[in-house]
Amino acid sequence: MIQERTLPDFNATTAKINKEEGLRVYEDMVLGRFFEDKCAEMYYRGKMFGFVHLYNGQEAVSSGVIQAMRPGEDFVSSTYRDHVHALSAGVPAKEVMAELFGKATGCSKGRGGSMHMFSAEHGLLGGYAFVAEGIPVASGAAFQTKYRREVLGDENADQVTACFFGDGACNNGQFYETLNMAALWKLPIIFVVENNKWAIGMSHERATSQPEIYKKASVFGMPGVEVDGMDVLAVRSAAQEAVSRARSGEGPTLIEALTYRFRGHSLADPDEMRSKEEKEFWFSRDPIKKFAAYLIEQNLASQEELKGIERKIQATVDEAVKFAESSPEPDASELHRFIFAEDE
Ligand SMILES: Cc1ncc(C[n+]2csc(CCOP(=O)(O)OP(=O)(O)O)c2C)c(N)n1
Ligand SMILES: [Mg+2]
Repeated sequence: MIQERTLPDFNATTAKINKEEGLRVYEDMVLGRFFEDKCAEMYYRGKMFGFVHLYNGQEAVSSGVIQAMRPGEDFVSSTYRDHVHALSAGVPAKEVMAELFGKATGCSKGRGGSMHMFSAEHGLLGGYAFVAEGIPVASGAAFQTKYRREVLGDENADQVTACFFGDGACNNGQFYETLNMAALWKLPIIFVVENNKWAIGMSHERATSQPEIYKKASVFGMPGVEVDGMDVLAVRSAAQEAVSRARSGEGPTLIEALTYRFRGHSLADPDEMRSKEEKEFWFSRDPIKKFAAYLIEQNLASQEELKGIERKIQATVDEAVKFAESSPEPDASELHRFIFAEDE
């Protein structure tokens, strides 16, 4: 039998979500899943190049955290597994798909590709290909918010930054150095570790001396929370608390979401390291199926309503592909653009 870490208890009935928000969160999760499935299809058809890392299975983390923030106003930083964080942050699916296709209409103007989604308009600070690279960048964004508010007296500077990274990133020095500064300066940031048990083919237990990552927060005097990352309401409730702490000047929180990726590390990974037994354990905890069952059980939605959302999202994703396919490639004359800042 595989040894799985005991997931923290969470009483879903105490989580408050109304119909409108419940459907919004469900739609966001379905968008993440359908988008990634379409992305795999397009990758295997040769429509995109380079490494592509999908987010299937982890949707409750992106939707639970970002939908508890103010998408578009707050900041989000991601890793190379960034498509779904971009979608939750409000970047239109067609711009994310066009970026994957390397088109000029992509959110990074076709220059970034899968691992470098960016949108100033949506507060998306970027996907980052180096492990842990986004942690100091996100903290810089949180620092400027605090600086504008406290030093420059800008009362509108109350943005919160959510910084997403994996279990593997927590063995990197930038994690420790930045958590220290963030706690010291009480920065308005939430560090969200998506512990999916693996860093490519390296199992988390083999790579780290203390596998319970949330406990690492305590050495910085920072709250550390462990949450079932397959339960969107549990993630959302932990995020709401962390957001309100950050917004009210009480400083950062480390949230460790226990989750699992349903596909290989990237679309080039044959996924032979993980046991069938382990995969089945986690497939049975599919966060989207779990939340759909909850919405129906609580009379927040009917099967028909959920099906309607799925149809609408499928159409959005299909549209995104059409948009990406029919968009132009960046013009060769613009090869040197977007390297240095330009005058307005
Ligand atoms: C600094 C650095 N070292 C190594 C790599 C190669 N690499 C790419 S992804 C990865 C695993 C990271 O795993 P984790 O942080 O758990 O994220 P996950 O892929 O599970 O989402 C590694 C080692 C890299 N991109 N950057
Ligand atoms: Mg991992």
